[in-house]
Amino acid sequence: MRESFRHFETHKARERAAIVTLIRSNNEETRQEALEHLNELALLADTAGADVLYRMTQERPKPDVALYLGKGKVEELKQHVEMLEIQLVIFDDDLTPSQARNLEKELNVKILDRSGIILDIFASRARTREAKTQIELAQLEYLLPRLTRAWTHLSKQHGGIGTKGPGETQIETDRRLVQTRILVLKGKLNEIARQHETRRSGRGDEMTRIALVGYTNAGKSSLLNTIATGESDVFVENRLFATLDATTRAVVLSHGRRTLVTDTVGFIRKLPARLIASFRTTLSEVDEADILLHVVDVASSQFEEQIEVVTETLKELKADTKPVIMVFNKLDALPEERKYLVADLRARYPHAVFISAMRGIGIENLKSEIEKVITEASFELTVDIPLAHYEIASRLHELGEVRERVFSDTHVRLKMRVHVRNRERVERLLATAA
Ligand SMILES: Nc1nc2c(ncn2[C@@H]2O[C@H](COP(=O)(O)OP(=O)(O)OP(=O)(O)O)[C@@H](O)[C@H]2O)c(=O)[nH]1
Ligand SMILES: [Mg+2]
Repeated sequence: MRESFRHFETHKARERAAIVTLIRSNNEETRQEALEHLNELALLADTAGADVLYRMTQERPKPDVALYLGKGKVEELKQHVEMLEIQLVIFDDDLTPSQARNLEKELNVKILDRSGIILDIFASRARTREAKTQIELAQLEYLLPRLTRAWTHLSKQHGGIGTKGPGETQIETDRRLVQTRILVLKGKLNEIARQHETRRSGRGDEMTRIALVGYTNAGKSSLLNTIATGESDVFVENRLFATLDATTRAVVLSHGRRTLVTDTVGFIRKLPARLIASFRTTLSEVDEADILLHVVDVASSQFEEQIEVVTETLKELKADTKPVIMVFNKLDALPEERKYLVADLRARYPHAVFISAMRGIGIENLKSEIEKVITEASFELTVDIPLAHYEIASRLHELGEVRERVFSDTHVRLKMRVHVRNRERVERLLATAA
């Protein structure tokens, strides 16, 4: 990832961009929020390799059906585009395919929306076969309704951001070909998912699985690097979507209890629904986790909204019933006048932990909170297994944490701790010896 990123930085000329959004009402709060979102869009543009030279806002309750902006505003934008030699205009809201086409015609530059730019970043960062397949699928699904002569013509003419991925040949081909390709990719993903399952089954069932989730740039990868000592580092970067592929590391808690912690792709507001859908396989890590650590950048002025976005996304992924530990990160960067937040948040979130992944503050606290949640989600079990059925004892080792083992002439007595998710398997196993 690092290597290709260097390639990305040095071998590709940065594009000149403008960013645009609407302010939907004449109200200070709405204005502030729109401007924050525009800042985030600027960060996305920067991550994708564009320099933002011009920002435009228009106050209007809803987008113009044909042009998103009002006619006069489009004219004004056009003047700036020409004057500043802008090559790319990015809109914070998702445009309809016809708005995108009309704007392209009016401004004669490449037009992208938030989804388009996120897809582009994902495409340039995907490394594994799975991630690449998922992105290609999402890109084609995004492209399909936009696949007209005007669009392909322009994308060929301009190249660069927003035109990577499916490749020129696909873009030129007709919709039926794209649809066929979509089916092929879906088949591939199913195949990859099946392989994952077989590889996973029967391994590490005795260990608690923990998934790191959170808004992009919250510090999930940094936290994994801090708690999983002794192994090679996970990629950390002060840009959006540094992580695309799930990475799993063993993390040892106190008393030597081993857990598996997985780093996942970050969420963002208005993450295209089809992108979430296509990441379902990667996010199956979240699905299989026993506990979620929701990492929050508490130093961000937007952290409340970010928590909401993550909570909503988890709901969409149907992972909102799992135990969640709220991990408020970047405590070191929280300015003095906002320190009162800590007490507030502690009251609002009973399992909240405050840490700095970078400085290693609060890590022991986090670990003991994890222990606490694990204990709540598991039960003690003492069983006597006839030595004639010793294979059952070894199977039990794979399903729980054996704390004590005492042999008698005829039996072995196991004292163990079992996660509730393995309860049925343990019961079935014991029934075979009865
Ligand atoms: N000040 C401060 N910065 C931090 C802390 N933890 C992480 N960061 C910085 O925040 C940025 C993002 O960190 P990452 O660990 O890559 O964040 P992430 O959540 O994995 O981000 P994505 O993979 O993009 O979703 C990096 O520049 C980190 O150095 C912290 O405790 N304090
Ligand atoms: Mg990361």
